[in-house]
Amino acid sequence: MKLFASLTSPYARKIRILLAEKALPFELVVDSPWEANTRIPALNPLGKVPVLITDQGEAFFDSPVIAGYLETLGAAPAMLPADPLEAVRVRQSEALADGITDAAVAALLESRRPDGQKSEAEIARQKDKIERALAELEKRAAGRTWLHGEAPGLGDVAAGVALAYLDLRHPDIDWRARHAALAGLAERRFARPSFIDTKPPVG
Ligand SMILES: N[C@@H](CCC(=O)N[C@@H](CS)C(=O)NCC(=O)O)C(=O)O
Repeated sequence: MKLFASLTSPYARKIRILLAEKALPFELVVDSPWEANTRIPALNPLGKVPVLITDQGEAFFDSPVIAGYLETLGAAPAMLPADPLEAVRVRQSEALADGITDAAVAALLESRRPDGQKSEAEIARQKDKIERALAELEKRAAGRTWLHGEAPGLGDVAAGVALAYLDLRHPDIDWRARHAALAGLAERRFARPSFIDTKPPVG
């Protein structure tokens, strides 16, 4: 397998963590879709990373689809429960976490627009999404070690990545102070070698 990814993409980080947790061998091809000579649009019409190319040469994107594909390989640990409805619930937590990342990216891009062009209202709108989604994830995490079941799964990995991305890009959002269960979950995820080894090389 080949994973086309940028080292700073949180969505790609989610997949790199899943691959590491499952000890699945893969080749990491570093490619940024923002660079002129990128190969990503030829692999993914949407021009986004991550893209996974299977050993059979099939391309899968975006990250929830790649996560689903990795489950089909049967490598332990399973990141989705066997029960289909429970699996949908885990994927709902993944979508919430990915949505936090989406809003955090949107707020960052907006804040980087030149003065006079950037909209503080739009930044606030994106941050409201983050707050609502954090509150929902906190509800799901309260009183538990992991979001679902007895072992960490796809929702926990996605949540860890989203929370780490907030720390990196929006350190002003003091989510730990208001979301104790997520703070505990993050601490457990951040200690994993798969998280440590995929830290983005930017400040
Ligand atoms: N929903 C997608 C989001 C992927 C995404 O937005 N990736 C960013 C990098 S963090 C990207 O490639 N952006 C390039 C672009 O938007 O043109 C996923 O989960 O894979």
